[in-house]
Amino acid sequence: MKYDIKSALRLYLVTDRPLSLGRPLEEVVSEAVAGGVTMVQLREKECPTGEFIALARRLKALLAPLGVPLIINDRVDVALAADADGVHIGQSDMHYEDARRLLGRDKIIGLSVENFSDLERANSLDVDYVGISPVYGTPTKSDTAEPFGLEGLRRAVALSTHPTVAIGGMNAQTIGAVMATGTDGVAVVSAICSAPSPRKAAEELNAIINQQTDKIMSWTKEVWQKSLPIYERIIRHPFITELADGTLATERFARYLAQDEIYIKNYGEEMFLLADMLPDEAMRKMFRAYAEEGMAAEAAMHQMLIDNFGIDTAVEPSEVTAGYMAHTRKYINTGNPALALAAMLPCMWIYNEVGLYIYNHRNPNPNPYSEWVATYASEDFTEGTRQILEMCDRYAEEATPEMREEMTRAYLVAAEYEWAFWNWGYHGEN
Ligand code: TZP
Ligand code: MG
Repeated sequence: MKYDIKSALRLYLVTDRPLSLGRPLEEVVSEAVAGGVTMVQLREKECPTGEFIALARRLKALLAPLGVPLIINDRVDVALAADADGVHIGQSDMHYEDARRLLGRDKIIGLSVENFSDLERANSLDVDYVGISPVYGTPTKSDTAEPFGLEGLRRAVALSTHPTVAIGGMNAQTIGAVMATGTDGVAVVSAICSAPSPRKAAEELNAIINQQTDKIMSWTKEVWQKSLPIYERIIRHPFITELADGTLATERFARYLAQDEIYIKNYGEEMFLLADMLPDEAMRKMFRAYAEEGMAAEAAMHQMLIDNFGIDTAVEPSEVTAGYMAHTRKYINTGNPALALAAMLPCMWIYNEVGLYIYNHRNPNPNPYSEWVATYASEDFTEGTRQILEMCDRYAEEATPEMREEMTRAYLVAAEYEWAFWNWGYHGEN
């Protein structure tokens, strides 16, 4: 399974179209995810099969790029047809063994348990998580069993050998105490689907969960969450989608790469300036080595593509390139390594994520841009990025709230420049 199930269970949205105040499901789901929902279950009780599958496909297209798993309630056939990430089954649905046989080992299977004997039986099964259902009475589902209550939930969590999620009556008033039982997450229907702003509702629930789990969200997690709309625009940009399927016009790629040549030379210099700001020699050494190796790999890939495509790199920096370079330089000039790292980070992190995204979704046939993708999806680049992310989080932990916010601003503006950079490559305008 490609997802960490416990983190996915934290804030689990279960959809309900009749409760969504007439808004399209995609709108509710994308807002909820922007607010911090970590997994989505498509639950349809009246939907004709064809429509159900179409809906599942649309949600999958929306969620997969964001790394949010999509689970289908009850219907193994729909999950298979739409290649969803798994199913959630109840006690009277298809038996676990049959569902597993049909879905295979890689899909997520969640099972609702309505009492302690269900729970014991679930312990002997290889399910990926159990839903403790319901914790509180709820008008959302009419045929629920006797509620577990908070004490029942606490016992169930202790007895379960599987990750658990609490469902039934989860809202801003209840989930603090619910999370304190040690459950891995909460599954929410009406508190998000019927909220005037599903996004704000999810944000509020998310904040309570964070508080309760006593984990201040790491800065990198927080900033990634905040930059998701930008990231989404990037991976849907025709530059990226066409690069992924190999149809991107050479002229557009060449325009981008010539600018990237300018950008990378400056970036390399700035990496060394940044290394000099670091507080101890070991860190400076590690950073310089990373900068040298990373830059060499990129330079080699660039040169290969320049030669292959016959790209003319004798160009002036575009407004976007100049603006981006001025942005990172401004933060380098503060002399503050936390701010400088935050401004420099998108150029590694977003490239790595985009590289991995294309790599994992690409058409397997080589295309003219395979080398570009391979560089940014490589293990070395991924590992280097991970180290820089750790460094950022260490700085952010010690930063004042104001400094942390300034790091976030530095990051977000740079992330916008990443989008603009590819956009300029594509259109040749600002
Ligand atoms: N399964 C058990 S309770 C329930 C489901 C689907 C509904 C929970 O809805 P709400 O609105 O979050 O209480
Ligand atoms: Mg069911």
